[in-house]
Amino acid sequence: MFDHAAVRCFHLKTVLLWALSVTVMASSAVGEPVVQWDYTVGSAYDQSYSSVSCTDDGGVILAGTAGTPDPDVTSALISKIGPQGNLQWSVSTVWGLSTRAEAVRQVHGGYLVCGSAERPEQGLDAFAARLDILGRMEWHSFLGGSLDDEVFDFAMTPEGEYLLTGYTESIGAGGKDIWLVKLDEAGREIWSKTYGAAESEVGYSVTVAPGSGYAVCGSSAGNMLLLRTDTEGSGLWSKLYDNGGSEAGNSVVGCDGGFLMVGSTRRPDEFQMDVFVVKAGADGEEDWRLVKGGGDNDGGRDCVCFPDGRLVVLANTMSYGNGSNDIMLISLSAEGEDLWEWTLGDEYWNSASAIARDGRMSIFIAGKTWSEPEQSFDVWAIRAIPDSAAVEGGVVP
Ligand SMILES: [Ca+2]
Ligand SMILES: [Ca+2]
Ligand SMILES: [Ca+2]
Repeated sequence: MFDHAAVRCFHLKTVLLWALSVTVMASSAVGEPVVQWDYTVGSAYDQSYSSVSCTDDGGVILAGTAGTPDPDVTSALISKIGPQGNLQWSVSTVWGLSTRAEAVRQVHGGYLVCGSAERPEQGLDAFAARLDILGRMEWHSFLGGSLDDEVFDFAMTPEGEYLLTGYTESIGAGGKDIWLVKLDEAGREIWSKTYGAAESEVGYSVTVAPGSGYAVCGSSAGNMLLLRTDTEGSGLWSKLYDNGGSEAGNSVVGCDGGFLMVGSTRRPDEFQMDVFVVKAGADGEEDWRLVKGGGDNDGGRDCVCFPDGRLVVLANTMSYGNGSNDIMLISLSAEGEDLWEWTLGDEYWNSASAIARDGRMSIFIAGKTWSEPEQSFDVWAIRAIPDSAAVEGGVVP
């Protein structure tokens, strides 16, 4: 059962002009997370982070979306935060009516960011862009046809290429089809593949598979899907994970020689969603699954897998926590046993989209938090140690 009574956290908010600084005060029992820093900033317009990735300097690179004075226009937002939670730079770019960044990673000599933008006569198109180490735009390219096409995630191949996944309506077998595009280091398309049937298939997450080739996690006709391809994008196999209702997979990571997938499930006779976690072997055969949630909406977003086999699942919850929506972390053993759960948030809407871990003990969370004074969402980035037992004398390793 969910032990949220053990979690005590609140926010101290300080309004400084129209920038907002939030300090998270969390008191954690042994074995529970400790927040090291959090960063938030806002304006009169909604802002959110949808992706976080660790960088060589011990900080993070984040990407998301920021509103503008024109209610029809949003911009892609990319922020570099240093090891101590200090903002180093932040850039926002508009390439269409609704420009959104969905994924960002450090690449050789800079950063690659992907997302989508609404363009004249093109519906939504995906974009890929490369920034240098100081956040200056080096190149960008659009991908897609006359209907909607979006990219939600990308992976770096061992050869230094970029592998993007999302969906395309412009080509394929009808409706939305899973879309996998490989770009070279300069952003030129190497190949593009679609996977699907007449129904709706979407890729939300991609990773390099153990051995060789790639794995895409997403949704197919109301099931969580794992699609395995070779390095040329030819489909090797796909598996559906059904929980008796409507399921989708939001994230896949390589884990213990296989795959850990996180998403959500909604039973056909209920409106509420639950967190849905599936651990599968290298062949996609299911090792175990976990369904978690209360009487309101809860959904899994992302996950990290530690070298010792422990897993941390990032979820959003309306069932537990301090009110409205909160961020929830679920720590699991390699066998899927529930070690602890932890919620983070205040009485307003707080939610997260992505989690990353560094090579040591830290996890980083990307999301948004409601600012009551500004009546808009602020970006929210958090660094935490997932297990306070690892923090000796309060000193971060
Ligand atoms: Ca398009
Ligand atoms: Ca389709
Ligand atoms: Ca809340």
